[in-house]
Amino acid sequence: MSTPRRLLLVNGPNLNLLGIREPDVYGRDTLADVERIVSETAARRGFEVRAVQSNHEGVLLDAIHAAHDDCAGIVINPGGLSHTSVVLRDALAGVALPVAEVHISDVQAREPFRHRSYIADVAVVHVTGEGVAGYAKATALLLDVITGNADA
Ligand code: CA2
Repeated sequence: MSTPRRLLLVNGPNLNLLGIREPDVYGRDTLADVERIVSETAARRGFEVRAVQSNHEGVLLDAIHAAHDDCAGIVINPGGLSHTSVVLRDALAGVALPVAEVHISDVQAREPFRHRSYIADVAVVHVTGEGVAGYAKATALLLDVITGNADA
């Protein structure tokens, strides 16, 4: 079967508040802006994006499982679940798709409990602390991995 020309974009709990609360930490771009930025980046490479944001872990797991059937990779900001969730990590490992982990803020410069990510070692791309622009970078790097771009 040929590689699907589709990515799954996953945003975890509370990221629906982007642009609405804590602009000093997370900036003024909204979740809709994030989804547009990722879609535009992917479209330039001939890929479409299916976006999911949920405050419910099971919804995220279901979306990740479904991606196994029709997506070539996953761009994910797991939010606070990065630091707590073995089940999210297991879901990502289970579908065996290339994963790009994004964090808007510089988690290493924040509280110690944010320094550990359960997702990090199942991801092939990591972009942290570059604001919402980091989603575009992560998408481009993930597409390099998927398409075998020699510059990756
Ligand atoms: O920096 C990131 O992208 C984080 O994944 C964001 C998470 C946080 O728990 C991680 O440590 C780092 C929090 C997402 C909550 O997003 C909000 C956005 C606006 C206002 C309030 C929360």
